[in-house]
Amino acid sequence: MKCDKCGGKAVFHMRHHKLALCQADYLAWLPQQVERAIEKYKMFSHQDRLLVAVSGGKDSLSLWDILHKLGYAVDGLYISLGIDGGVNYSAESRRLSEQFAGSRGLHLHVVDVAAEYGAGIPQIAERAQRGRGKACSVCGLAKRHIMNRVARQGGYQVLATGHNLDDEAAVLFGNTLTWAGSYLLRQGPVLEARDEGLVRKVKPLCRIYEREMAAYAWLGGIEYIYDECPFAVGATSLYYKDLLNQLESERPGAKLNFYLSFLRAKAAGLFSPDADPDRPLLHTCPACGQPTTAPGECTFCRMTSKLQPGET
Ligand code: Q46
Ligand code: ZN
Repeated sequence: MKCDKCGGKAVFHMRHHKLALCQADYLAWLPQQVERAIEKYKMFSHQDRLLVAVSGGKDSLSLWDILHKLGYAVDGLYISLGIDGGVNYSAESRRLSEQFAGSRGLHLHVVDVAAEYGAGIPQIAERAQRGRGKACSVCGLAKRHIMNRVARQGGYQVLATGHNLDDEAAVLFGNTLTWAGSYLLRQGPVLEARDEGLVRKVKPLCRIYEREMAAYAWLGGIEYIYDECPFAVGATSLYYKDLLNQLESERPGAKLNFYLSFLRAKAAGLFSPDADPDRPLLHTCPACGQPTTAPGECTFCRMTSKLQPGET
């Protein structure tokens, strides 16, 4: 197969775009697609300081690589969750994130949850929920809290995450199955900042297939952690991704169409933000100063207040 741009040997074929590209053209093409999404959804400008949350995986490290290549001022944030799972997931993902930053002379903030708050995510989850093992909900809460804190303290205007099209389509699919109105309202490439102290959040990879991100990392020589977090096993989102992949294999482009049609419907007023009965009023947590949905200490502070930093 030939590259549609230069006629050389194509190494990657995208059925949904009816496009085959060689290595050099693919590595140039993908950042352009990301730049288009940044502009289309008015995510940020070259004047903004960006913080990208990296996990050591292909999406977030490639996003950092792309934003840096596009000339944005972008630092990284790695949150060490204290997750072991046989492969020592946290240690390896941290090593790869630090290696990536070091090799490009980029600045990486590291927050070690166990060192700073007294226990890693699995232990916090166990204590908070008496062994019911909802590590992911505790983890999600902790990551949102820490990302927002570091972004505010560091004076970053924008927080970027590496969610790709497959992630977004799976979330959208789940929310659609239950018509989860207020989640649908908040889902999108940009979550605006709020005066109460929430930093603007963006997802520059929201139109890029997971497969395209894997190809970018691979062809671009980005070393990343292949293993999934051990807590991801059996997650409903993986089941939804499987279903959407079946759909995609029969109808190339179906996933992208599903997500983009949703964004268009929303832009056309299908959902009105004013109609959201659950839009939370935000208060300020007296302990950490971050926004919270209920008066008094925020969930994160309550969850971590009895822990001793350094204890595991
Ligand atoms: S890191 Fe955390 Fe994920 Fe692991 S514990 Fe669950 S939420 S699966 S993105
Ligand atoms: Zn080419």
